[in-house]
Amino acid sequence: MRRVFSGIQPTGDIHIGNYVGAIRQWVSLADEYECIYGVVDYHAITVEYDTDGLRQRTVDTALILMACGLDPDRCHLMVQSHVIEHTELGWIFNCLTPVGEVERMTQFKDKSRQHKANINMGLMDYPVLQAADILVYKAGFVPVGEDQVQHVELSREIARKFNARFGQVFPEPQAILSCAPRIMGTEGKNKMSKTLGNYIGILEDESSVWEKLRTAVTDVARVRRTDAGNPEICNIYTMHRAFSPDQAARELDKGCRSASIGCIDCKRVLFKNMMAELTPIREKALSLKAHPEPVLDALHQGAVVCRRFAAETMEEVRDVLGLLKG
Ligand code: AQP
Repeated sequence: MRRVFSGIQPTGDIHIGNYVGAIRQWVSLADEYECIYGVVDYHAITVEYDTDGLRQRTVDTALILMACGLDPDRCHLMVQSHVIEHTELGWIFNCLTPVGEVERMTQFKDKSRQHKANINMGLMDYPVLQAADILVYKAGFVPVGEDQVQHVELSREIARKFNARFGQVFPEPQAILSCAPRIMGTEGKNKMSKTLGNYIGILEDESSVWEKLRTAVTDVARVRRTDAGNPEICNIYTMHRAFSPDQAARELDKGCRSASIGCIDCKRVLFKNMMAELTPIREKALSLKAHPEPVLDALHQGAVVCRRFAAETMEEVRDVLGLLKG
């Protein structure tokens, strides 16, 4: 069965960008592929973080994935640091990746601006470790948001380079994008992000979600209620595409362009549709938080299976590299 890998960092509250850009398709892909989903904690330590909270954030992240519908009987849920082969393969890939390739990555440039006091090697090496996360399982497909497409492209180049030098070992993985691959933050300027604080968390209560939606930036050129809007540049409309039925989204598109509907009405419809999807997730997450045993079991089981997959790949890799068997 063809494999899928994707990961999420335990860096904070999971938001609707993570959900519609990545997690929702993780759930549906589990029907067709052998899927491995990782809480990628080694990526999370590339920026300043609170050590006391990391363990809990790791469990909470896995717990939310399960609340979103990831069923550990239909996919493998794991923690990156539980499978040491990720970092081992990352080192090997380091020796194949030109420094210039990683320096030009958009996320590295953005994060270097955000974390000026701590531009460490790990931050720069992030996409190389990500290539190892994917390729240690020989995954051919990577469901991600648009911001990660450049990294998946680098993974393809690394796989190509490795195969050309050492023989065919890895597939060239492809990104799979959702219908809403880039949700902007509520301020309308940056990508919605856990660490920028411009997000709508998927576990937030109704009043907090509504307050964020109510004040969220729309098409800035639409100043008066009677001005026609442009849904193509409106983040609220992007969210409609993710949360509202197609027919309703088409009607809202028309209503916005003809100014027959105002932004606040459009936001009310979105709020209703968004909460219809998020409320059961929130309830499930609260119940798992009260009884987290199934989450811990899933992570344990995921580590056992993933270690086996990763060990098989690494045996082959060490062999073609010419390393002495221990
Ligand atoms: N705004 C977004 N729109 C669509 N997809 C998104 N993703 C992230 N933000 C958006 C996708 O979610 C998956 C998990 O993301 P991540 O945890 O690996 O890290 P990230 O991309 O850096 O996400 P954040 O929320 O911005 O985290 P921080 O603030 O910690 O850097 C990925 O598939 C990502 O594309």
